[in-house]
Amino acid sequence: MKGNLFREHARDSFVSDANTISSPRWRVAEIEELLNLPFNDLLYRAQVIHRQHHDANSVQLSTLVSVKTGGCSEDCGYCPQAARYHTGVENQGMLPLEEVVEAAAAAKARGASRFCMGAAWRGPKQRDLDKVIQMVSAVKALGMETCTTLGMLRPGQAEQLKEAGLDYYNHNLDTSPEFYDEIITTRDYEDRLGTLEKVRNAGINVCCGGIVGMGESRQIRAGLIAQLANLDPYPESVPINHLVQVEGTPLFGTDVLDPLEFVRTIAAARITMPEAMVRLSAGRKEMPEAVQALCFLSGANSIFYGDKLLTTNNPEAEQDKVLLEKLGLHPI
Ligand code: SAM
Ligand code: DTB
Ligand code: SF4
Repeated sequence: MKGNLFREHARDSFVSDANTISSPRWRVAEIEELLNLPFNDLLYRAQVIHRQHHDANSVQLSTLVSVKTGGCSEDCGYCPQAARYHTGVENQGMLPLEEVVEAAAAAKARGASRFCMGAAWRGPKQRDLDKVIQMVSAVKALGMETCTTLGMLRPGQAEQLKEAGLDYYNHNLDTSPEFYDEIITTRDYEDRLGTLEKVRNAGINVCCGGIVGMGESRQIRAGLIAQLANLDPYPESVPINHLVQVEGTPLFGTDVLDPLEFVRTIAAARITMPEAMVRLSAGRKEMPEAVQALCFLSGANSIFYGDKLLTTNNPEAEQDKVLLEKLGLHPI
């Protein structure tokens, strides 16, 4: 079954020094071959690998909260929180500590195991980081796993977060290097790899994924998966977001991706990163249940759980409980 689609000791050109290669790597063309497989063959391959490495009927639940919203200096073409786009998102300064702890306790009571705190920054200033550190410690004290997504980190910041009890840091590559400049110009791919290296070196688990449905080709999606799978080691957590189109952002009005292409991307992530938790992330609100079920069948084993992502809507928690029950999926 392995055939020529399995890893070879080769890699594509764009892997930075931040990402030194020491083990077999995936070539973009190999991942494209996976994505080009007949749908049933691709899903079968993903299922076999999924079942070898995970309980096929369990799903990890993470709840997100935006601890600082809107007014961001960056120009990410998908993002409703960029100050330069007019999306109707209201700017909100740092949430008070008590509110964050309350939200985390509620998430825990609903069954979430991880609490992820996001901020609309290019990167945190020291006084911002001090406040986030208090949040991380307090959420950790509730007995939850902690995650933050705060943008680019400067030297020493990851260590401070680790010290506070941070379990995961989310920082996405978003797309392939070739397509990246069409989506973001205010920070480059190398900046992102640099932050990921700082997170890894501080001993924090890496949560890193991307967005599909931004008008990219299958080859571009293969390029994103190759970048993620070639991180050494690959991320512990891989969020695959479907673009949530928000009016006012440059990507609003992009041709909508065939849902089966999204499912294929999940399957490729599972096959190339067998041990990772692959998260079916943004975009579930707009996704029929049958498509979500295909994503779970393809190896997704984590979701964002709770009525809101950062600024956009997620399925209601109650509705998700019904879906998980219908599918016989149990939370971990
Ligand atoms: N500002 C920080 C940063 O950019 O790293 C942290 C928050 S940022 C909103 C986290 C991630 O959310 C982005 O990297 C992107 O992958 C995802 N995201 C943002 N807007 C999105 C949208 N409209 N649809 C899907 N994913 C989105
Ligand atoms: C990730 O990969 N997806 C989440 C989380 N990491 C921070 C964010 C999705 C944001 C969707 C748009 C919004 O709600 O603002
Ligand atoms: Fe800012 Fe993050 Fe949105 Fe980019 S994705 S505009 S960095 S909040």
